[in-house]
Amino acid sequence: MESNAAPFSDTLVERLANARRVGVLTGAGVSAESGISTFRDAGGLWSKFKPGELANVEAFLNNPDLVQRWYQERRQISGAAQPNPGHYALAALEKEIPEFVLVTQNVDGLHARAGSQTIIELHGNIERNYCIDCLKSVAALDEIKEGQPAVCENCGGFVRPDVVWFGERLPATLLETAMGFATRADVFLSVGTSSVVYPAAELPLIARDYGAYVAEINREKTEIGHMLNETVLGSSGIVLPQLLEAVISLRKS
Ligand code: BJW
Ligand code: ZN
Repeated sequence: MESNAAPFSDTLVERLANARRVGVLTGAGVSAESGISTFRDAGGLWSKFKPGELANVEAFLNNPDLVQRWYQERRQISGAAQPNPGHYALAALEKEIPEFVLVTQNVDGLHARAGSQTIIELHGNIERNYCIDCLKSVAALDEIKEGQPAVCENCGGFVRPDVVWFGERLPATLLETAMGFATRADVFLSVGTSSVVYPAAELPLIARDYGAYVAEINREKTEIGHMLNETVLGSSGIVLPQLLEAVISLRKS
């Protein structure tokens, strides 16, 4: 029988327990156990569309109400969802580390709801909307009917979610802060992301180049896994609480 040994190395636990600066990058996998579909795993709610088909400005301009309804549905799902043990473990780990930055690609706001303090939302947040013409921010949208896109009260322009689509620049200051921290981190964790979307996927590689101990936590090894120190296979909602507990008990011993 398999032993119930931890899925991560002693080195990772020791490095975390002694780290001054820890950076974490999260992706959709971290919210999967809260019932939020990932982008690229099979069987998602919108799996008939590839992420690139809806998450770009051309798709929005060609079919604004379809894209608005996609976001409206996701907003309802994430609003009703609760953070899971993975989100809570990251919020608790932050309290153990002198300098901790959580960089997320997720737009669902669950890290903040779990109590994480220093969060960089690289791809925006679906709770916010703005007008593509006058850029005015727009509060919560009503139900969007087919063929009737939501428009700005001020100027009639289409309303879009405040997220980063393919081909759009990430918020420059946020990206610079995240990259800067990656260069200084002692340990960097990449959790629940397929690591195929750039520039976010560069962060663990930058951290590695600058000498951090870098581990990914995922249900499967990703494309960049071979360039990191360690791949921890498992669900983030299980692995992250185990890792937190291991760090705390090593500190006590
Ligand atoms: C679990 C689990 C569990 C499941 N536990 N794990 C360099 C090379 C090639 C291409 C490019 C490049 N640089 C830029 C590009 C182009 C492009 C890009 O990266 N393309 C590639 C896909 C080829 N990047 C961009 O366009 C970016 N912009 C840019 O670079 O601008 C430059 C510019 C310069 C000058 C002028 C103008 C522009 C923007 C990227 C924006 C991405 N946007 C989206 C949508 C956000 C809004 C929304 O949510 O709708 O972001 S796309 C989508 O992918 C979303 C996600 O944040 C992102 C990443 O997905 P993520 O989180 O990794 O999810 P999945 O589903 O892919 O993976 C889940 C993982 O979890 C899996 O591995 C599972 O195994 C795992 N898992 N359950 C642990 N319980
Ligand atoms: Zn407007």
